[in-house]
Amino acid sequence: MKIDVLTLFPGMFAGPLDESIIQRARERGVLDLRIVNLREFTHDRHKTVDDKPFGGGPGMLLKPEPMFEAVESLANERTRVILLTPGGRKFDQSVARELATQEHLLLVCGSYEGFDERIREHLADDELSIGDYVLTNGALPAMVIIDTVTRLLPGVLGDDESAREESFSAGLLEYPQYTRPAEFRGLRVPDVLLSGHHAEIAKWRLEQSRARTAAVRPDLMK
Ligand code: 4H7
Repeated sequence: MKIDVLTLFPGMFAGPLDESIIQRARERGVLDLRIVNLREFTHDRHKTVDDKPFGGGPGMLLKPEPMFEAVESLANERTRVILLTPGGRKFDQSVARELATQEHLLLVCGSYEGFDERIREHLADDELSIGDYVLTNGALPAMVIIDTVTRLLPGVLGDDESAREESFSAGLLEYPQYTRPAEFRGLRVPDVLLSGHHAEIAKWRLEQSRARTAAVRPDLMK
């Protein structure tokens, strides 16, 4: 999959996407990631990307010209152009699974007070929010989406992790897990897990998952 990111803060992306599973996916060519500075698509001496809102009001908006030039230069008919904004459709694991089927994503990060509305109307295929809170710009949401989508691409996760991904999609929170030692500072691992009775262990885990989900995330219970 190819993912292009359009941002005013390309430096924010150095680090988080250069480690671990995402880096391995990039090295193997499963993920072709490019971070593009919106200012490259300005033509004036000051590389202006923003301006005051018509009708007045606080703050500045991303102006249409650099954004239209950038999207027209980076996107084609098969590109899914996605704005990251606090007012978008809520991003979750099912949206991630859907995005993972696309061949090219263009993630457009907002900043200042947002976008000129013509960007939303004429360039965007989709507008996503990673949750109900306000960030200074869309770089962190873009990185969240890149991470979530990349680990779903074929061959990126090992078999164990893929199996856990499937159990998450069953819709319950994870059951408690323990490793050695069986007793640590007097704190014992539940006997059932040491019993070797696989059916009993599976039953206990499902009960734990259900109890946790009901307590913490009742919205996930069907
Ligand atoms: C578009 C419009 C996404 C993008 C406005 C982006 C939260 C999320 C942004 C804004 C984002 C999310 C600019 C409005 C900065 C607030 C202080 C970038 N915040 N911002 N203002 N939840 N901010 O996915």
